[in-house]
Amino acid sequence: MTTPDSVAPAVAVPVALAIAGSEATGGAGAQADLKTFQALGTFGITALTCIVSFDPKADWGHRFVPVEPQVIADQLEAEFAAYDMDAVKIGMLGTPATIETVARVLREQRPQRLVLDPVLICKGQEPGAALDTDTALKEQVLPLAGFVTPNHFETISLSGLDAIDDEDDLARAATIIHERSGAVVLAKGGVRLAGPDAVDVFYDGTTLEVLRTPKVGELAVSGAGCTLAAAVTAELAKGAEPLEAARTAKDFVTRAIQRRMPSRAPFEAVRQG
Ligand code: PXL
Repeated sequence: MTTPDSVAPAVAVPVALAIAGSEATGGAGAQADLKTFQALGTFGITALTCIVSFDPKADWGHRFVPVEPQVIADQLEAEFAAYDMDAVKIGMLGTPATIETVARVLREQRPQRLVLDPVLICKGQEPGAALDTDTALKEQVLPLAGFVTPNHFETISLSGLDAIDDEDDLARAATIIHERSGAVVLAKGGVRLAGPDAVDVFYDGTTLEVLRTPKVGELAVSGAGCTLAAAVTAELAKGAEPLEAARTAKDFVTRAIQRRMPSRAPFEAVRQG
């Protein structure tokens, strides 16, 4: 394609891809990822893995519809053909079949800077339903990830600890997850640990750093975890080192929680800057 001389040439910016589910009300999932990618100056794209629609008639339970594996593969084919990916984030995959498809593409494409937000269950979902997905994620996707961002529940699951009650437990769990996976770990305590601060622990095998900000409130906010991991992904896409990316992401999500959006759903929603 030719462009007239008067038209400025296209300018490339870092590309960040989220392989994630749609959460229709826009607090979490691919919607949070795209808003975060945009706010942080990357070109954000998504491959949708599933569609989640909360059900206001049934206590806002999750209605979950997976996207056909072939349709997920088609999206990824288009995306990897169109761009060099600067960083990729994995959000909610949701089923073993989806995990299989995504893991196959990742093994073929080998994207640099792969951030795994190991979404096992969403707020309000039943833990039991997710066991086969949990196992598939640990076996097939975790080994490919360079950076992993488990929340409190996921940190317990990935580390095998019985409970995580304080900062020391969180640090021990982050160390175990790093040793098992080789990935840089940002374990999120969020509002789940008692105390005045929202505490997350970064560990890359050498540096252990506790990231802390005063809690904005005691209630979880929808999309905080997605936004933190998406912000890490955007910063890595722009060339930041992992620790710097984690610090910037923590700051970004704190501001998004402060400016949160009220909702009639059970959780208020983060609002990116
Ligand atoms: O917050 C985790 C999450 C991620 N992705 C999707 C979700 C949720 C929680 O609701 O729906 C699509």
